[in-house]
Amino acid sequence: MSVPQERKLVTQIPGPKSEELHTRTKAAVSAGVGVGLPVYIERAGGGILVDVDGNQLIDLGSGIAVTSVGNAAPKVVERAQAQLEDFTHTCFMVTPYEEYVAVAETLNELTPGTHEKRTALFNSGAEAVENAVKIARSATKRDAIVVFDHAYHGRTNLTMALTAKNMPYKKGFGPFAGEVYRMPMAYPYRWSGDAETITEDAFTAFTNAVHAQVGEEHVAAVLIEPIQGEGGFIVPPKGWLGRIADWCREHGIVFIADEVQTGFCRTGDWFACEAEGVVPDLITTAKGIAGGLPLAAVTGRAEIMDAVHAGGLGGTYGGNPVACAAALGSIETMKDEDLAGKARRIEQIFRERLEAMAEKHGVIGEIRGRGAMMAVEIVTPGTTQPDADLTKKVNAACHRQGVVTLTAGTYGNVLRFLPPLVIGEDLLHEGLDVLDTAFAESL
Ligand code: PLZ
Repeated sequence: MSVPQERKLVTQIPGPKSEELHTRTKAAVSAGVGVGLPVYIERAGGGILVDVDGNQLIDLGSGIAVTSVGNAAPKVVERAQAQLEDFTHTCFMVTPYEEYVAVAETLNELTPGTHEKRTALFNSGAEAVENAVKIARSATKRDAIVVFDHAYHGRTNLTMALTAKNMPYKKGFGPFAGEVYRMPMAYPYRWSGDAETITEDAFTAFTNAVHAQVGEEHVAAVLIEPIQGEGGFIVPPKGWLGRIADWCREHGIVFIADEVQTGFCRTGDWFACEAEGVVPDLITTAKGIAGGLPLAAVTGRAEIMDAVHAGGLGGTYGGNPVACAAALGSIETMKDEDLAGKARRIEQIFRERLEAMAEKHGVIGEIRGRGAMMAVEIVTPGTTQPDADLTKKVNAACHRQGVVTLTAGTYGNVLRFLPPLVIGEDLLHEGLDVLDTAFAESL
């Protein structure tokens, strides 16, 4: 690996060259595009990002759960490079190519369930979600889509409607697409009782509300993230997903799992639904699929996927050959290096270290997540009152010390960790040392 796997700070963060570039950004790039940490990256590999000033930062974000195989992962680069030299684009709808088919075959095999499946490829998570909705509507001849509190599904018009949070995703961007109904989400930290009671209560609230407000017979699909991502890494209680999936089957409703963030070994399985033995009708994937190249997919039951009229799905770039080649390299890496196992090991390390921190710093209300998708919810000690300001402070303190962390959550009070699955354990521990200090400093 050409990028040295160590943290090294040679300037303040951000350094002078990054600051210069950021001045250009402000003059050239829409202010609507936010930047979390204005450190400009020159090279990256494994668990390290190297900036233009020569600082080496520990990556606990993977570009929001994308570079699970590491940045510029060898097999991704090799396959994408070879493909670049062969051809870069034909449009699969005009003259197709094998790489697209190979990705579809791989997804049909890897995703939960042994039923016959089909796949369609797109460019982004939002586009995959939009298409999953189109497919479900076309197959059921129904309109309504049911989503949940705290959900995140994208920034296009339909996916904004599916997304729960106003700021920054929806504010001022309406009117939104119709026939979207939001239901309560089983959020254990903010719902009283044990797991079984929460599942039961939330499920009753959910089914009653759908029945009263929508009518089961109008519902085309229920769309859910098996672990909510942007909403704050909310892990629902055991049984919740399965209850919903069963209820969907009973009512002829398509159960769509949005695994854009949770998929591809991130949670310690190929897909997060597997931990509960839940088999979705349709599954949306993106992010980790192609090691950093834009690719997304909808995979699902053949009879649902094939219900759409010929020509009804597509797009100029969907399933671009270079992105497909990268995906094949990324998936091969996940298999060869048992990255699902690595994700489980990362969870162990995080839990142990975060629990110790929670004991020391009374502001950690909950530690949660699965695999290499871990988070802490930060609250006023002794209460469940969200502390978004402190969350920002701790996040910024990590950044200043060269550790890239991310925030999340409906209330902005979740600090989340999405390291590349190939990150070395020493780097993880060092990142966690920095986090520990960041808490101590910020309180
Ligand atoms: N579904 C579950 O997590 C993307 C968004 C970051 P795109 N999450 C990161 C931001 O602020 O824009 C996401 C997701 C889930 C869909 C999406 C959308 O995926 O590839 O960003 O369109």
